[in-house]
Amino acid sequence: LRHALDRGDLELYFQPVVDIAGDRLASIEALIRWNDSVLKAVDPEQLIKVAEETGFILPIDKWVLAEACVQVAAWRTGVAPQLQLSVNVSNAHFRSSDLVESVRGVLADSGLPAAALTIEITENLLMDDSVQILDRLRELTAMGVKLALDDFGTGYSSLAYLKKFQVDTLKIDQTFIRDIATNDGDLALVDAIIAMSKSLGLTVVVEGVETPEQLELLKARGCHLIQGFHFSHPLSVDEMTEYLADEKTGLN
Ligand code: G
Ligand code: MN
Repeated sequence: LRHALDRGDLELYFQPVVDIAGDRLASIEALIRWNDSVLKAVDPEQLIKVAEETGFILPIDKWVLAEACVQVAAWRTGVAPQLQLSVNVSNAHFRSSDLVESVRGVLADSGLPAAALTIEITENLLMDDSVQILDRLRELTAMGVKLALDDFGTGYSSLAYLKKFQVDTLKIDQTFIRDIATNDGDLALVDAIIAMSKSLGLTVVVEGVETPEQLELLKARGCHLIQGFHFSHPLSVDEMTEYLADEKTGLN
């Protein structure tokens, strides 16, 4: 991993989030991929886990944020002027004192407007209820950056923090979606999250949608923002450039 970082072997992929109501691309999420000559394609979950354990998550996170902003700013000046970006920011990155300045710097350097960026955090970040973390979240919001709670429902889903800072989006974790067609319990939980989000004015994104059956069920429940293999796997920069060009042609 150390060599991969030095050699620039890590690669950024982007996965579409599709708005099925408007039949258009809503945003894209930046995802890291590592294709090593010996290890081959490293499982992304494993990659993040090892990076967290070894402390490499911090330089990786900074690289992903900077690189993704530069790439999306470039797409916005060309093929997709309204493109919105989501980036996963690790807890370790959030605990570093220069997080807010580093986000500000990355936006300034890339030219990406703050309003085009959503930062994804997990519920676990909020568990220690630290004043510093809440301040950083508020500063990002004040800057115009949006916040999404990723993997929602799998961590410490305290509802109290939904009031403490301004979260825009809940991303329902794919573990709730996998068996949604056969498991009434999962469906009931998804229903509850949707109902809660509606009354709190939060946007809901459903992750890990793989089949038409799952899509139909979610559609019937008023879920419009869908991410998952059903629409698209994460795409390389070249593939995403093509996707955006096709989307543009499709809309015209
Ligand atoms: O933690 P987070 O939700 O950011 O992780 C997203 C991960 O889920 C990525 O590694 C992405 O490749 C993966 N992913 C995206 N869509 C699907 C899907 O439809 N099914 C499964 N199993 N994984 C998905
Ligand atoms: Mn995510």
